[in-house]
Amino acid sequence: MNIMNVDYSTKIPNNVNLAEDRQVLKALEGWHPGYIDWWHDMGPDGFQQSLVYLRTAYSVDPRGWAKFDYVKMPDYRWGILLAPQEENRKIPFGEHYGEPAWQEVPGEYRAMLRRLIVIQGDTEPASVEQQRHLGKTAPSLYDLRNLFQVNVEEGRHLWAMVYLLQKYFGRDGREEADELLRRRSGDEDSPRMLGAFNEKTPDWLSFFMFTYFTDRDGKMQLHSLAQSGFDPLSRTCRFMLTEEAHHMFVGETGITRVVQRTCDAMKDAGITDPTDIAKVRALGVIDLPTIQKKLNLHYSLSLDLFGSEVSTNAANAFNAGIKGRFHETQIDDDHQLQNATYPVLKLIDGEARRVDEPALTALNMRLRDDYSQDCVKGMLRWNKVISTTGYDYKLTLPNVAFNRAIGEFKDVHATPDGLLIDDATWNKRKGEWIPSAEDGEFIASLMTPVTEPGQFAAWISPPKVGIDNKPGDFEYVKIET
Ligand code: BYC
Repeated sequence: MNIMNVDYSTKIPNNVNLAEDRQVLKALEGWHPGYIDWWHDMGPDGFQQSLVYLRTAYSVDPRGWAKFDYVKMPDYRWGILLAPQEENRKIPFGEHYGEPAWQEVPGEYRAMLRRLIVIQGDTEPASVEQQRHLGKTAPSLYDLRNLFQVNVEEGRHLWAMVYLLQKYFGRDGREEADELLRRRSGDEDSPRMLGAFNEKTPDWLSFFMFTYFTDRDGKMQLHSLAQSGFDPLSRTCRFMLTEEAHHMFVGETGITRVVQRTCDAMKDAGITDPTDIAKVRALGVIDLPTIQKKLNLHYSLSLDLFGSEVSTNAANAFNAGIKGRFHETQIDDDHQLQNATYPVLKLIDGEARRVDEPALTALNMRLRDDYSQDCVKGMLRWNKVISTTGYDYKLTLPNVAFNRAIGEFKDVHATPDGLLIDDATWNKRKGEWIPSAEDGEFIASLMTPVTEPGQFAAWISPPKVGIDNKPGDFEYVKIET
């Protein structure tokens, strides 16, 4: 079969020749009903009978891989798509640097690989669960459609990891695949594996922040796994990254539109002080300081997803050739990090200071630094909107010591500027830095659904262009109840 095109003749669309891989096809078909049950129980609440204008991958050719059409979400063709195999690909880092990439799981690294695939897989359904209720309060049909696009593709990413588990990990892979459908975001007894995926996504501003900051962790982690010496994982992640870009676009443009609307409303009302929260809120838009608080929360939760700054797990995965660095092949060094060091942020005498550590154990820190740099880009755009409208206010990323639950700063409290403070001060002042219950209630009060084509809630601007170049009044979702 042609790897570029996807075979839609089996129940599970794929470009991995499932039709001739009977055992794996059977395992996946056996898993399918449980997945559909999970989608009905934990996927978008309502709208399952609505027609949604979604893109579906029909090819893995970067020049044209998706087609758009109306689909009912439960009928979405969740497929298994791997980027084309690179001929003679070599392991690009670690002890096995320069050896041919593995097409099968190397026995000695089986447990490590399985763990990373399971962690990656666990985040995908978790995000769908977190976003389950948002459809009910969508600010427009355009946004509703974007939410569902993100949801079905996270579902597909789960399929991608389940395929790897079922094809390459035998019985324990099948058990892990079942567990992925059993855990639930925020569940007391059986939560999702990583912290940020057990938090609530209560409103659309949180959704945009999540898709900007947490999906961007996904981007960094997928880039690192795309370097893997285990070729099927590399190829899977490479294609997932193609879809991931849209998720971050939803976040970045979503926040831009919220900021734009707030600034426009303030200007129209003649408000000169953007920190006059009561006055701004009275206009029915979200004030910039509250946007900053949401940003503080989601950025700090996402930083936790990189694990500890100094990590032997990360060093072992790199040495083994399983998980590389962001843009590994473009880095000019020995790709083994035998004598290299990397400056790691540590808490010394009550201050955050950079200290050189062996680069191998500092890989989480390095990836996190790459991530922070990537996060700044969107912020420059949001700040441009603010300054262009004539306001003197800047959104900023909080210090890495702020609000952390994992790593070097998990046992201390810090202000967004990185000043260490005691428990009492934190408890007294945290409402200034992360959204308070009252902020949540205010945002919730704005979350009334808008379902007329071409109409938008008053707290968000319309997008500059439509999806698939559709006109402004396009009916992205034909709502059926
Ligand atoms: N929460 O050596 P350490 C995405 C655990 S997002 C809870 O510091 P390591 C997406 C850790 O498991 C990307 N536990 O860290 C986005 C370990 O436990 P065990 C998802 C945590 O292993 C939006 C212990 O602490 N993909 O795709 O170097 C929507 C010590 O660990 C957390 C991946 O993450 C936490 N935050 O690094 C949809 C890639 N952090 O094993 C999707 C795969 C650490 O000792 N995962 N722990 O019991 C990895 O590469 C690594 O496992 C981690 C942690 C980066 C997560």
